[in-house]
Amino acid sequence: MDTAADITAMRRAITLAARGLGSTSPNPVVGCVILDAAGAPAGEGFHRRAGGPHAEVHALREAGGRARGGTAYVTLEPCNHTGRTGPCAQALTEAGVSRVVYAVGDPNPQATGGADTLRAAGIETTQGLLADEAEAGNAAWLTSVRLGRPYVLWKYAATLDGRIAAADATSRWITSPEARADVHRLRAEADAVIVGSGTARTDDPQLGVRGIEGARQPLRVVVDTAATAVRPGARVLDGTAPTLIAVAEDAGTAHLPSETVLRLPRAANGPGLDIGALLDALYARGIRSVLLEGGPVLAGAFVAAGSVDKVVGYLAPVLLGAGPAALADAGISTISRALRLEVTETERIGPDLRITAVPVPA
Ligand code: AOF
Ligand code: ZN
Repeated sequence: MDTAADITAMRRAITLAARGLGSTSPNPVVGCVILDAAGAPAGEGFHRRAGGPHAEVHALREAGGRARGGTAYVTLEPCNHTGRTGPCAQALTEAGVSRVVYAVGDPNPQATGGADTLRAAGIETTQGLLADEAEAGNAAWLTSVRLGRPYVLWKYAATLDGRIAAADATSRWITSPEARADVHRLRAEADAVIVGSGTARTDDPQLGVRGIEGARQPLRVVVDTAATAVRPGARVLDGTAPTLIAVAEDAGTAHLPSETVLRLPRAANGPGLDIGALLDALYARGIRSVLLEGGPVLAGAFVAAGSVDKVVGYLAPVLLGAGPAALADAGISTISRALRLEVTETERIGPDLRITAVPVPA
């Protein structure tokens, strides 16, 4: 039976884990809280960066001798392997904790097995406390490990009638400064930001994180199949962050810096590049989460490929009545094939509304 103290401790661990968002990739975000034998807080910690100490190690250090006979609450199953750091299952055992409560099992084949090791050492070990919350907090990493491709969050900003620009293509600014600042937070949490050729051509976006102190700049990716949208002098080539221009194998790229060119096969059906190949290439470069920022044609290709894991829509209380929709053709022609989503969050952002939703499993 989980007590109120168990729930409080795990919720704190989940809150701590979130502090690592944007700086732990390709590793997970993990939080850990240790209560002593009397149930008083003894130590806590979270994973700060890949290669650094795991959350459990930070918490054990803080708890010192008070870990003995206590309980450790961890958002992810303690690891069982010697990787860049030693196995946490062993560290917890040596510290003498008598109980380990973790939220989500570790799907990483190299690290899994910690729970069995703890049980074999005689430590009472349970899985599942606040699993849904912990899973949501680590969605990008868990999804990328399970699927072997980066987690994809598609973000768009539109009018209340779902349009991203007026009929004459003017679009600045539909959503508020508050909503635009919120997008920088999403960028800061992503390993890569992706846009298509239409967006590159019309907006010349810089795609950097602005206004967030200490934020890491994500990789900038432009899907420019024909290699005609990104011209010399484009803001994505300003050198402030790494950039890849994904182009078709036969595209002429003499005008682009060679280190930015990523050649990919074309989609088997449809006009652009093979989205699966793009995600594979990014995964091979260590990218575990991407923020897909538009435009509608590229977003349609991602939806058609079944490669959108989460949708964040910013809706402004504005009507246009004409102009392009947030999502172009996604290969859906009849209502029975619509991509159904479940809303996981709604929030007012300044005058706008932010809706977060995830696909309902088929
Ligand atoms: C973390 N931080 O707090 C926990 C992790 O790259 P390594 O050797 O540090 O090992 C990373 C793996 O360890 C990771 O993929 C996950 O399976 C497990 N647990 N990792 O980075 C942590 N607890
Ligand atoms: Zn570990």
